[in-house]
Amino acid sequence: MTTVDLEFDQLNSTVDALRRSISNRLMYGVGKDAVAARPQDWLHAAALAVRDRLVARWMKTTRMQYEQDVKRVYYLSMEFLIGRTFTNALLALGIYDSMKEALASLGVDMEALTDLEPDAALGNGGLGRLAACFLDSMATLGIPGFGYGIRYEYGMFRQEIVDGEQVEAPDYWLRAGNPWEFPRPEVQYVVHFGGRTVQREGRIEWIDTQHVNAMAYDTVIPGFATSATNTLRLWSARATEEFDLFAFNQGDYQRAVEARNASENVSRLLYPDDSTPAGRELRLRQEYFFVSATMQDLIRRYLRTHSTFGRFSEKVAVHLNDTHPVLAIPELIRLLVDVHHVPWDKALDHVQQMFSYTNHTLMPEALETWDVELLARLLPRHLEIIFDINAEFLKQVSEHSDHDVDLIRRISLVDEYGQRRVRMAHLAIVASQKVNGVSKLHSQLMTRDIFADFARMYPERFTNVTNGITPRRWLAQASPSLSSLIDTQIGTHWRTDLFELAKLRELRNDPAFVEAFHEAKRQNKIRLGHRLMHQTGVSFDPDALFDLQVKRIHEYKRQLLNVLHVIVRYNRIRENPQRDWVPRVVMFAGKAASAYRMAKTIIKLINDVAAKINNDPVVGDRLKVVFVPNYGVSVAELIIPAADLSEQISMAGTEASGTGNMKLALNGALTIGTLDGANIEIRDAVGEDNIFIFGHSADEVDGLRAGGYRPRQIYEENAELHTALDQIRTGFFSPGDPLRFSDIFHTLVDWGDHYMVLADFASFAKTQEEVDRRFRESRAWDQSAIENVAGMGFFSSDRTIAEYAHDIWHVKPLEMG
Ligand code: 26Q
Repeated sequence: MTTVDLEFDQLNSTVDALRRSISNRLMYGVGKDAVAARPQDWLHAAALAVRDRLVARWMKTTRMQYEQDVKRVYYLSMEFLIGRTFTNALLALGIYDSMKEALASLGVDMEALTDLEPDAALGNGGLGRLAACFLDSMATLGIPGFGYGIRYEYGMFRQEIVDGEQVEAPDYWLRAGNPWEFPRPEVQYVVHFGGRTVQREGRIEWIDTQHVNAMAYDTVIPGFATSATNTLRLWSARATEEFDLFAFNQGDYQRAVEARNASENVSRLLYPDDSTPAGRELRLRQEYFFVSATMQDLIRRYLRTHSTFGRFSEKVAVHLNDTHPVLAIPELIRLLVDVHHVPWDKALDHVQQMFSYTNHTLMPEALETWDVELLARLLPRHLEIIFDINAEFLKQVSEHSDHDVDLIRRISLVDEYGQRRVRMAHLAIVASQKVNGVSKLHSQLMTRDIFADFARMYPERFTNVTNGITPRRWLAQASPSLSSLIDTQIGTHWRTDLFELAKLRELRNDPAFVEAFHEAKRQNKIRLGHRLMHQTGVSFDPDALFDLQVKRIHEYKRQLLNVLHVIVRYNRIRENPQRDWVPRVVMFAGKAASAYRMAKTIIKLINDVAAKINNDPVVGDRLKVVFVPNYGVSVAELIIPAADLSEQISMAGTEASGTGNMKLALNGALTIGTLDGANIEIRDAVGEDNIFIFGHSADEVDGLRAGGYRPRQIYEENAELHTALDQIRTGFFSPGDPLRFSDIFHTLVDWGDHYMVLADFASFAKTQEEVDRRFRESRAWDQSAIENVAGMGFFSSDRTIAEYAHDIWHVKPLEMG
């Protein structure tokens, strides 16, 4: 290692300097002349010019971390839903305007360029986007945090709507190259699979394994308005050289190349399932692949500055974003015990002090379990370790519970009913020092229901950290019109201290501000209208009420409740078109897991209903229904700022938190929602008068179920609902295929209506009438919208991360000097 100080160009960010950098990067980085450069090439050159400006900060941060021997956080997640980076980086560096001018002076329109950047869509939904918001906040707060995950070659599929149906297309997001990443071919670890274990001289060895290399790719995560930056390290699978030797020995070249390819499949694609685990072997391989590389990397980094494991748990915190990375626990134990010869008890102690786990769901079918047989075949040593942890744990439970066999059966890491399966959440809880839920209600229900036994045993282990979102992306970047208005009123500091927004509250009585606020939102509606006109051919009145439900399509989220209300509203309009209707545009967006039949049928129903309503001349502008295709981070940035009404209508007790609810309220949408997840805390923050709450509470849902829920009775007794459901059943929206939606009808009316759509319908429809009334009083509505924005301070992911840092990870911000 040399210790020479590099002499590199200090890059400033005047317009001239940026123009020169872009030109240099186009020439020397992209290898193009201006005359030959396509927009894509300009984007690449501009991105490299931006990246260059991040690197000096990155090096500085890394040096500081090293010098201060800080405690580091490893945030392990199977998903990071980053979206685009270009604008985000420009805003973080404070060079947005200069870059725009520099590009303009080169004859390039920056706005057109930004739309060419593909989303890094390495996640499904809320959990993945949460990880991305956390990276942003950790960097901005100077928390030494490393994101670790998988560099999927194919991210979340692209959704096309063909004849009203979802069609999935592969998302090869790396097609044009990725200017933001640094490949690190020198950082590679071998990951083992299969084989068997043997005892040799009192030690256990894992032998006869197959190997795949994990190679690191680093992405700089800039903090906002700070020189602190962090790293997202993603692993990509590379075949090991053995495959080449194998080919040589067998003389079967083609098979050897095929085997190389197959071994690289492990980082090929993101599983597009959210909340219903696929249970596929490749998924398990992915989970192990990335945590094994990560644990090896963690140990190597620790040992670079420490000669023993004495201070290991003082210097490292590992966080599990749901159970998906939970194999990090047996993997770290294996590395410590089998490879580094740390005694078992010591290794277990370290692990229990280092790990923490966030749970994101209460739904039993969504809790990850893996077949013992599959684990035995793929990861025999890890299964032994899990059994050993379990044996020790159950021994303790038995002693403390007076040998309560039922308790032991419920709490065991192994589910012994039928096919034996390992319960990943139980492993995470037993081996972590802290376990948290993601909203107050969720954390309460978590300790009351699914983890009640554990919570009784380890009450101090369980805690709540309510989710948050980054205001940089979700307000500053997504809504330039609203954020510049806010800047003129209260200054720019809200970007890093969102509680500053509370100052807007007093402006609600300033008519000029209310008017300007209304206009800023209207701009966003027009912006959206333009884009959708191109895409869907449907035109909108910007003064209509924009009503949005954007999230994954799932029965528990109850898009069907929304559709039923749309149908009832449609029938009312047709019956009485002359009434003074509040014009509404009801928008849906979201992807369905590719194997989730009912979710796909719901998409088709929305589109069939939309076609019927949008083409009915009696209806006109009074009601429009739109399904916006391919919902993802970039579409969200466009659509959320245009919303007036935010639909957060899950059955109470099912949505762990929700984060779209926060993004929408931050952008001045009023929520219509159930008392579920973070909606409850949003109500507390904005005040009851500025939110529309309806439906059964979580406790009432339990009560209803216990008393024997009868959806058919509701169907029989509510005439409007009856008509709407019959229209669905008899093909009113699908005359060419009248039976298309009969399963939807039966699910709701005859098969138990598991998510109690019918039970909440009347309350929902009534509350929607209140929404109309309020919207008619335009000024009162805008005032409520302002109260919503003003109340969002608590929902900054900076607050969330500060809580994690203080209560869970016990880390302090880096001193940047
Ligand atoms: C697991 C195994 C195999 C295949 C897929 C999965 C899998 C993948 C993704 C299981 C679940 C997910 C995603 C869950 C998720 O996004 N949950 C959401 O997390 C948000 C952040 O905490 C909450 O706000 C939402 O309420 C919750 O639904």
